Amino acid sequence: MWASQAGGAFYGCCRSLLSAGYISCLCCVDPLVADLRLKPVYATDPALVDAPLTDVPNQWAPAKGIHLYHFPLSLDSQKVRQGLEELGVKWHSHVILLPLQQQFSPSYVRINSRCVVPTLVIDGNVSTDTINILNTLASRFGPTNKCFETSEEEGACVNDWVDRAADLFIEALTYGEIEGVKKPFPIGGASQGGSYHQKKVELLSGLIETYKNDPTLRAAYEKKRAVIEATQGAMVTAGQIPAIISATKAELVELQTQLQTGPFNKGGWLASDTFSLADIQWGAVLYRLRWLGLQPLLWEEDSIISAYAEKLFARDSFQKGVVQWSKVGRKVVLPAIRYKLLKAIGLKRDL
Ligand SMILES: N[C@@H](CCC(=O)N[C@@H](CS)C(=O)NCC(=O)O)C(=O)O
Repeated sequence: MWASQAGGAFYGCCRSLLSAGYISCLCCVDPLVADLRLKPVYATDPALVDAPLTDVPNQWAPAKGIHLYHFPLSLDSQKVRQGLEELGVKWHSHVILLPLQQQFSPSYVRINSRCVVPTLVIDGNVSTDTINILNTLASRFGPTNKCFETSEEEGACVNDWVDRAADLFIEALTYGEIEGVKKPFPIGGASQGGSYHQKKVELLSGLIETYKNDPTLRAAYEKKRAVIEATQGAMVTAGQIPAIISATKAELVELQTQLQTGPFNKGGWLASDTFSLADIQWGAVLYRLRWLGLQPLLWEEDSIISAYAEKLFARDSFQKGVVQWSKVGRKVVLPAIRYKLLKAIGLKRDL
């Protein structure tokens, strides 16, 4: 379709593809790859997903205290856990085991209809969406702890770099097959040819049938299936993964320029003199890309990006919120075995 467009019309269409996340820059539009998805559904299709919730009362959520529903290895959970550590907020942990598909369990979906982690609950009020959760936490606990305080001028730059990180299609890079890259456990093997997402589509189709008389659950499962289908399509379409890698690389070139010309080079951080929400976003992203074995494809080992990554990873809040939760055996495998045993003897029931 794009090959037949010409001149201004072609450029105009490409502009809309650019803003919708299907392509990453206008100068290198190859008509054959122009309709590939390069950003996550959450960043490009607000109509497909439920809007972020901020402090919304929910009868199914714990009525007292600060609770985080999260998964140890989830990128977005890592970001929120680090945010909580930075703010010095004490929280109750509720691990949602994504490999066991607990994000689809009715009791969780009634709290977060997006069927994703993380979810924050404060005294029975629910907040969803990672960027929104972090903003909510920062405005609620930041001022008393003198944390995440940036000047008005820096604020726009911080928001820009928050969005740039959230727009990266990390799910595709995590589960898509990348030539020459062997993914770490437990990702390696789970991703073959889009089968991980295909299984979710099948599970959700079953849940839609099971809960066809419950309008809330049914709507949540239908929306989630549409999101997963869009994501899976992006992963199995020929040429998709190389295009996503190129788009990610282009963003990392921008990151490098910002690090060289911005506050980092004067002893500060990515977008401000003091540590900000942009650094929370990029710490988890760079850690994930390195863990996936993608650093050699995306940035030079001996570069300002690596220097920035080392500074981020050394931060106490990163060690507590990200690294300590990344111990796969203790944090994922053992809880999964425990859950399966309890289920086998009838002490747990779900899905
Ligand atoms: N950024 C969105 C999406 C979060 C997201 O995709 N979370 C992933 C983990 S990082 C998840 O729960 N995946 C499970 C699934 O999609 O089934 C949000 O914060 O609501």
